[in-house]
Amino acid sequence: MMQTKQQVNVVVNGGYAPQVIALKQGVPAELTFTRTSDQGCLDVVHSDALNFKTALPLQQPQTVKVPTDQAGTFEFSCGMDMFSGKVVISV
Ligand SMILES: [Cu+2]
Repeated sequence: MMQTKQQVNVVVNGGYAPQVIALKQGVPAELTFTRTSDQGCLDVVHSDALNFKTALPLQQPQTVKVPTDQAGTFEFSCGMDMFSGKVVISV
């Protein structure tokens, strides 16, 4: 059966877990970030490469769409670029 959508939950708690997210190229993808701790400056997550930016209110899951048309490794990070994670898109 064809995979029609990819959905990954990311917990934001002094960093990102998982920190590396593997996605398949060409399959629509969403990341749902849930910030569970006030620790650090993780109240915003953004990625220029993946074209998203969203505020992360505590304990309120926020979903962003991730383009999967290009394979590669793309970073996302907190508002001040101190914490980061990676999305690895492959065939
Ligand atoms: Cu930060």
